[in-house]
Amino acid sequence: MSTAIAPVENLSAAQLDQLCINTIRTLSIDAVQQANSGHPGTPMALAPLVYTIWNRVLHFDPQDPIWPNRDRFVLSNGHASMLLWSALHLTGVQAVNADYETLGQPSVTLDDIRHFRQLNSKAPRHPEYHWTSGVEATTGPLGQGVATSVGMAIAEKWLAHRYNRPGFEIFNYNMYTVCGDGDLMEGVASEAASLAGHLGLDNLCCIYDNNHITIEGNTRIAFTEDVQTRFIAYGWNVLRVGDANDIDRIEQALEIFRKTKGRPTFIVLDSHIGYGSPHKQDTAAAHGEPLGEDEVRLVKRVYGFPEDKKFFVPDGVYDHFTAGIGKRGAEDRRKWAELFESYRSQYPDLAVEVELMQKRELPTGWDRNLPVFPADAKGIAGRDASGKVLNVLAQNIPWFLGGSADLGPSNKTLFTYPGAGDFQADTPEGKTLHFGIREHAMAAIVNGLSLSKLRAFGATFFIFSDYARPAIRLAALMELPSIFVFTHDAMGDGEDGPTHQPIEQLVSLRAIPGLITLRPGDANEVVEAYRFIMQLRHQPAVLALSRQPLPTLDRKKYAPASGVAQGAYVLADAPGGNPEVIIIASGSEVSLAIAAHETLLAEGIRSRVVSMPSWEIFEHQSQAYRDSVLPPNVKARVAVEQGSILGWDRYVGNSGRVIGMNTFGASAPLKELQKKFGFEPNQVVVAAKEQLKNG
Ligand SMILES: Cc1ncc(C[n+]2csc(CCOP(=O)(O)OP(=O)(O)O)c2C)c(N)n1
Ligand SMILES: [Mg+2]
Repeated sequence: MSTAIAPVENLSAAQLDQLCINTIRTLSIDAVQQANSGHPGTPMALAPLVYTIWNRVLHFDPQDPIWPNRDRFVLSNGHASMLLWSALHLTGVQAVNADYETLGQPSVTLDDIRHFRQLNSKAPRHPEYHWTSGVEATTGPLGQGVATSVGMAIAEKWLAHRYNRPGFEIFNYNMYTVCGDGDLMEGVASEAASLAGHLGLDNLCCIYDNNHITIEGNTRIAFTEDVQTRFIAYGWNVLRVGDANDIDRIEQALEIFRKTKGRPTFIVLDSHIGYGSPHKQDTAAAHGEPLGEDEVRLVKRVYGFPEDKKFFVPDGVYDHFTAGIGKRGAEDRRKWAELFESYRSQYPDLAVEVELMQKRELPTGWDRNLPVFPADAKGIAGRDASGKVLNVLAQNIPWFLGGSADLGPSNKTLFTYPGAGDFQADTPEGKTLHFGIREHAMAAIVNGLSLSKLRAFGATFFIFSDYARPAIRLAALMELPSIFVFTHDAMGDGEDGPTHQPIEQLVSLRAIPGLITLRPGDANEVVEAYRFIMQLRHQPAVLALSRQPLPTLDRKKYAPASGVAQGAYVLADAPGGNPEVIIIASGSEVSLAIAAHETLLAEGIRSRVVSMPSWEIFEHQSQAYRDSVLPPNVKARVAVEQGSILGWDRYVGNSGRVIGMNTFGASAPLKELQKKFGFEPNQVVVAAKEQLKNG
């Protein structure tokens, strides 16, 4: 038996809506079945929601998916990616390249959907930002989408306040974020939701797919709290739509969201996973397995779709999306472009800022007045130098902002210049963000700010980079220039003891593909590190900064700190070059290496010190440059770094020596720790001599 669909001209408006919804459902089901793996159940349940948001509500022009004032849609339950691929395909979203140009090609073709989860398909397993145009944030690790959306909502508030002028609402977009039980079990979403409530982000709407099902079965096994009440307590406006198929009710709830001021909106949407499947609806089996060919036929029968057709888009469906989101979005964008043109003539400087930002470019003069630190044996802490640099950069780059997870005074990340201000609900122009003690959400929020084209940083102690790591990883995966400022980078906080002393953090961050880590050796290296980081457009960066003062090296005697831009450079050398032993160091160990070097020189040993703040940057230099810094024929090498020794053999070779950490630290004054763990000039000298002897 096969169902025929009535000709489009015979369909009522409601039937046409239903046809579109069922097309989203069947495309999703067919793609999962074809791939023989995936998640059909949630797309089946949430197709009406996605249809309503996209075709009735979203101010988004499929012809230009990066138009700055578009509404943003984030699918935090990224396992239901087929919802997004269906929406992007059916609405005809266009592809955009890395230079922000539209290509005149669809972002997701029907063929991509046929090749769901296959190599090179634009319909990969999870939504991936920068791989598929129209994806606003990479999601899949549950909770991240919710937290990232909070960052995007903060960004809108900041942008609106800076750039809107009477009669010129340049920014007034909304965030629509869909999430599931899994997202709301995750701490990161709770952290972010708490902050969103505090900040009263009324441009943020979270729709919760309340289906009581996760992988292991019914949520009664692990998740029985009253989620609605929790969100009320966070300060959100909470609404409920009792039937996920009731698109008019959904539309009404979204309208209430748009009218609600001073609070974010949380819509509980009661749904049935696998809706329409006679044998799998409301079961965990519908979550992550294909329905099976027989069940697919039954489901299509329920939806009134032909059972034998696959990847079927009935007549009238594309047109209906064109008449809905297509028409509305084109009109929105046209009006905005007109508005922006007259804005440009009235506020040329602000218009330039908006445009530069969109391309991740920096304003002219962004690096003026960066400090130069004079040689000083007593020196200055990395964090203090960083604080000075941050305050200069924030004044030069209007859209550079950030903050700490309650450690601002300690991280030295507070903006203290007149007029900087705090970002709060009633002061959305503020440049200092207060994330509260929520490192994980902080990092995801920084990603949301970066996705919104602001330059943003988050800060905490280096040890707590672990609490932020999943979002740092996503920044790298999304190719976002998020900045993470981590202070107390080693044992400099002595008495704080092993709970606070980073060991494996550096190497574990160095292991994240695409992430730039930098551990500067003195104040001028801090300046150069920021100079490098600020010019990154598609890579995140982590700064590991000292708590304690580090001697400011005499750059007339030693090489200039601009070598930081090469990742590693010859800081001090044997007279005339041609070293017999090389000491490689980063951060607080650079001055230690210099002290050892001076002793060795005095004893007639031809040593070289290589300052290596960044492995990743160094790895990007030419072989010739790398060989000039670390000549292959010089085998006597010592690396010194207050962190895990893991990985340093890459630079010292099999026979080299690494003075680093094999264990956790200890609670004691720094001097005693340096002695206990071998971070003293004399011990470096001994190691260098041993190296020479063994060589
Ligand atoms: C951080 C994280 N942990 C675990 C997973 C694996 N995972 C993917 S979906 C899922 C269940 C999600 O349940 P829910 O959000 O209710 O989605 P539904 O099945 O209702 O679509 C899990 C545990 C993940 N993607 N991310
Ligand atoms: Mg669920």
